[in-house]
Amino acid sequence: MDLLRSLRTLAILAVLLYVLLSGGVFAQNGIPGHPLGTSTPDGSFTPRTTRYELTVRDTIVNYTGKARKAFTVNGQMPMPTLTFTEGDTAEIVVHNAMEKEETSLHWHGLILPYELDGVPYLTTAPIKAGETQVYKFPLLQSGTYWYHSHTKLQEQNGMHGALIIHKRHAEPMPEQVLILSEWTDMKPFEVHRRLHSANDWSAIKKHRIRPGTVQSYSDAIKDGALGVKLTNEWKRMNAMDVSDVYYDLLFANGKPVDEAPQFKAGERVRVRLINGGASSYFWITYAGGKMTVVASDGIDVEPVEVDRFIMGIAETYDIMVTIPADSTAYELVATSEDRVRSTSLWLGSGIRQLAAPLQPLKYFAGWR
Ligand SMILES: [Cu+2]
Repeated sequence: MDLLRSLRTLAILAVLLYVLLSGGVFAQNGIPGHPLGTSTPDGSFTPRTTRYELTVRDTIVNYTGKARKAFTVNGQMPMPTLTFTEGDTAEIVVHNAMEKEETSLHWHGLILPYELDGVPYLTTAPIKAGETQVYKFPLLQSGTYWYHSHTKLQEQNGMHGALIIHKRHAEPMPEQVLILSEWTDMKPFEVHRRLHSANDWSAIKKHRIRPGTVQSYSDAIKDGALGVKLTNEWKRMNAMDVSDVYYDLLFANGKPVDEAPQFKAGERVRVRLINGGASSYFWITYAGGKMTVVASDGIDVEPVEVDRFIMGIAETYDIMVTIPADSTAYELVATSEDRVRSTSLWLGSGIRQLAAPLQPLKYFAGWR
């Protein structure tokens, strides 16, 4: 019995040793049973290596009249959209050109060797100031993904970007990336601190921007719900409780309003939506008719036609929309769940067709 047990222990150790020593194999060859670098059955696919050079710098931005620190990659905020084809190899060279700060890049939703996952001090070494790191991995998936810094709260101040992997034999079609995010003049760590202290600062700011979007005493009295409001106060429930942070701006591709005028009447456009925000859920609405959701977090889904849908933080959705008429730009709107602010992308060019704004939540009737 003892002999058997030690033999079994030896076998387990041998397997563990093999796994440890062959860890790097996956980086070059992909997942066993999923051959990469080979052609598809019709033989028409030649895999390539797609290389990107990314340089991280810190910078000063001014969106509201106040100069604030932010991060750029190749001078851009959000980071540049990285586009690949399934089966290709991604080779991403990341230079940290900052003077003092370290950084990292995490490839959100990608299947890759753990040591390239980009979570500093857990799977990957941080990229120290002045250092360069190379990420090389096979692309086993297709779909809409994104990448972001995984160091401190750099992601909130610009370090988020789209990562698109096209299917191998996809017909080229009109498409558009829309990465959503928020901007606050407050330092992200201060936002974090205030979330712990749960004060009413954000609620007061939100009430000033759009009355009715927080629970106020005057609204409570008007709705005959003073008792509910008082009970909430007694329970130390904050005045918002849908989203707890006040933001100065919401961004569509890094701008308060973005435009995609190249689309023509009758075109079906695939919009690749990414919620790159730090704490906001977004409602998506469109002025040009119904939206058809065709993919979620990079995976194709049974198409669903919707009037609106909500996106959680870090989620991605692909939707198909139609441009109904010429000489018109149709508004695709992302509204924060608390309905305080929105940001838009205009599809097409011409007279602007607005989407109907979402009404404030009925706080004392179950937040509908
Ligand atoms: Cu992520």
